[in-house]
Amino acid sequence: MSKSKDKMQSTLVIIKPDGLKKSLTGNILTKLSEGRLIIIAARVVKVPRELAEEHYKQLKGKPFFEDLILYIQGKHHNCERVMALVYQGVNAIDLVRSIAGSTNPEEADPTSVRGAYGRITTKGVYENVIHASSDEKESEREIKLWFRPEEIVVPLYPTLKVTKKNVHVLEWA
Ligand code: 3AN
Repeated sequence: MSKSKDKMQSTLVIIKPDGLKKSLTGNILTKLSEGRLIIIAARVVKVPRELAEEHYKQLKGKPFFEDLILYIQGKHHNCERVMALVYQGVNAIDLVRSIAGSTNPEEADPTSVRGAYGRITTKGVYENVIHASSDEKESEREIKLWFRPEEIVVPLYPTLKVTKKNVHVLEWA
């Protein structure tokens, strides 16, 4: 039976360059499938610096910010790609956060993605393999940042129809 606080949600997941470099993509997707959510968008992205900085803008000024940008861009792993996905389902945000585990991989539940596969480098960088949106405001901001409306198989947020060189495209409103 559904509980009153149950909510249909969408959330952004990013499998970071260490996950791809270590061939963990399949293992991570299998773990995420325990949540019985559906994937409504997926793409492999070479992350431009501007996208990395916008994604992590709340952390600008932290001592680890520069390393975080280089990490998500794959500069630490010689692997300049990530896999971005949107998962949808009941309470998807908390569900994916719990499968992902705590931010600090050493404190994360050992059966979570970060607990099983993450590490802290000798330089102190958290290589925690996966990103997962923290709340509804962030998931909307992040999904709109990483995906265009046509790349998501269901309508999520309001869009605008614009015409560029006689071609009709959708943009987030
Ligand atoms: P989460 O990804 O769990 O929501 P945030 O948003 O606080 O955590 O941090 C974003 C990313 O910044 C983390 N995934 C991790 O890679 C890195 N990070 C966060 N805190 C630290 C820290 N104290 N030292 C090094 N890296 C950190």
